[in-house]
Amino acid sequence: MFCFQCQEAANNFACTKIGICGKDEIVSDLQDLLIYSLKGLAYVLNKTNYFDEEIEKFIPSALFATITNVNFDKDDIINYIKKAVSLREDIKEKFKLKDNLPKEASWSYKTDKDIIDFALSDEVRITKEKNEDIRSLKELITYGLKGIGAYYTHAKRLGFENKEIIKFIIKALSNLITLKDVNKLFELAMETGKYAVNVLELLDKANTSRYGHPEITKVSLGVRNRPGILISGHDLKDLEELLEQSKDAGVDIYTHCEMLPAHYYPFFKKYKHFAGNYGGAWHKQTVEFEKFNGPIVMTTNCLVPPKDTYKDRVYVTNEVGFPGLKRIPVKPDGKKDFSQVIEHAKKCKPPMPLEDGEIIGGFAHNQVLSLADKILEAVKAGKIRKFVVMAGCDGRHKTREYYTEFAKKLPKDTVILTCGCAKFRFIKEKLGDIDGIPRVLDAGQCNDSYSLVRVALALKDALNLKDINDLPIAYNISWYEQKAVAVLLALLYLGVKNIILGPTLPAFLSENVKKVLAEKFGISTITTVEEDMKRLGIV
Ligand code: FSO
Ligand code: SF4
Repeated sequence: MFCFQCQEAANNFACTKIGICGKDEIVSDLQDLLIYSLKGLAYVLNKTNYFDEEIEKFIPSALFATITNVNFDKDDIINYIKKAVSLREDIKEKFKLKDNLPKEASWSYKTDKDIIDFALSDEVRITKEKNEDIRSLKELITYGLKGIGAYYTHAKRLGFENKEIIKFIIKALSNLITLKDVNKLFELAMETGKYAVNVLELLDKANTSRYGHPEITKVSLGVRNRPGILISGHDLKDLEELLEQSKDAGVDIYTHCEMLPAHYYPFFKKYKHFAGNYGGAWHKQTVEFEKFNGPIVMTTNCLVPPKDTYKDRVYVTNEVGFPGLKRIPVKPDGKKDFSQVIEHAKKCKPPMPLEDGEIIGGFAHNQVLSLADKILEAVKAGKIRKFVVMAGCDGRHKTREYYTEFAKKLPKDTVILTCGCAKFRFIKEKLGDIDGIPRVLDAGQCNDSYSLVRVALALKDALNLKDINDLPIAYNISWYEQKAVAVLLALLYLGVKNIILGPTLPAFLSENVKKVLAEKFGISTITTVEEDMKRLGIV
């Protein structure tokens, strides 16, 4: 195996024997073969201009399944591979495509063993590309596409679509087979950023059309005395169905990690049994899930390989997979059937309390813009001197303590704009407010970084500035998995400069690609809290 797609790649180089995330060699290599097969499928789609609803759903979902902490089950990945090959063969048959096809579009298998053997071969491995810069740019694009695929999948489940985004994914995947030119690959990376913006916008539209605009909300961190179900990940549709099916069952529903922002949406407030948020960021789940006592539903990443002590209480759905975990059944009308989870909960003890109090959030674009006058007044009066975007992801590494320290040491005339699970490093700190405006404004999930961009653009207009980089905003962003890569490419496409990205720069960026990103966009990584505050013009 050779995987360096996330921030926790071993020694900031690559996982080569077993993933730090817990992914084993076979699953890792099968995921590479899935990407390889998707390129082959994209190649024949590109050649024939064929497109249908099945393709529109399958490609983003398959990309999603290869994101860090989503699917650890080799059988699931094998099924995705078989589907990619079968769709590809159908199209070849339909259009009588036979000759001069690249291996990605022509490899075949007879048994599952053939699939595994091919996955383990050098042909499929990322390191097959010997030129480090080409490899780096190709992987940057691939990871951006994985992120776009994940966000598209969420939007599509809510009935929102933009076929141009999938057509771009197809074009890009197909070009990844043939492109060898560094400049062209760089252009393709920037174009990936453009479609990342489009997909973030689409998902924002999907979420807000269905659930209303997030509004300022206090979320309880304590527990009630009935049994509970904990729901984690990003899929709001699953939460909706779970809340509806459990409303008279005598159990409470709690959010975990990236599901926390669901509390900010008006739609979910009508459910009296929607109790609050339990715990912190994803990597703490091995402790927190144990204490929760009730069943846990993982709708997306980040799943950590479960401990035997609570494994029988973890359920998966959508692209998530782990050997031995129970899958939520899907009813003929496409809705999930949560009855087994609800019955399971009824037999469990209530959750053990972890903490008390509440946190405040819901500062997505609509809410912030409704406070725009107040915010602008504070900016013009010098009471808010700087906004600091501290968005992105959390992770296990000790180096991420930097972000707590950074947030705590920020001068009192600064406001943090956050979203994603990065916020758990500081959202529970008492950082106070400026004339009633909290010093930490949480927009929501990682995809709500789109909200932060909307806020920045609105501020730029209100302050009569020409360029987004003239704003009093600094970016100190933490990343972990490939959705964050899509968000980063979106920010670069929008022209945001001087982002500090940490706790390390991606292992998949070659020295030359890092150099270009530094020269063109001013990207750098963290140093010390004091030094970075100076660099960002905060002190
Ligand atoms: Fe975090 Fe995991 Fe939302 Fe990610 S829970 S790390 S960028 O999946 O998607 O912020
Ligand atoms: Fe390693 Fe990250 Fe890949 Fe997991 S996803 S194998 S931790 S680089």
